[in-house]
Amino acid sequence: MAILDILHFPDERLRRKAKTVAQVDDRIRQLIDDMFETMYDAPGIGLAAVQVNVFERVIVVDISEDRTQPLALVNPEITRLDGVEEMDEGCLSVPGIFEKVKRADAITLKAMNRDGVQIEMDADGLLAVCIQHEIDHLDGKLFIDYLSELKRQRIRKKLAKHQVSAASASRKVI
Ligand code: K1U
Ligand code: ZN
Repeated sequence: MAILDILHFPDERLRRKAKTVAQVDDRIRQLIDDMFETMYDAPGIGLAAVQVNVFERVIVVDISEDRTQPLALVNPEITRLDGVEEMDEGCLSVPGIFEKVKRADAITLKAMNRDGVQIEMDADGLLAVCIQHEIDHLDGKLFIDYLSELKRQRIRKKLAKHQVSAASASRKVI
């Protein structure tokens, strides 16, 4: 297993669309395992393959407090969206930023699991929000795209400032 590097906004690779996975083989299972390790280490409640520079339709999620309910979804597709919920969202690719986003609060989806078996499931609340957030990543979309241009500009500036101070702190350590 390995902890993978997470791409950070405004990296243009986060805008690439992921390709459908033809078959869940050992390579995809290894990717899933590495993505779980990366998500738990970060820590986060979800991660999409695009965030670790892999452009295939794979997401992992675990919203449980004790981190015991891993859910890996390959080629996830939402088939039902119901209701609207506004929730604070964060993103491992946009560190330190939390903003309210409106999304469906109940969904049905189909996907393949880690064994390549086709599944259908319902999700609501935080799980539904997190799955929608991760599927957006597979389509090159970020939660900040739902915000105003002004808010996005402020976020860009804040992250750039943070990157400059992190780089100068790392130079001091050396
Ligand atoms: O996709 C990602 O970048 C992961 C992201 C998922 C997400 C969070 C909140 C709403 C929708 C989707 C995160 O996990 S950000 C970190 C976070 O929310 C968190 C981290 C540790 C414990 C609890 C939450
Ligand atoms: Zn994200």
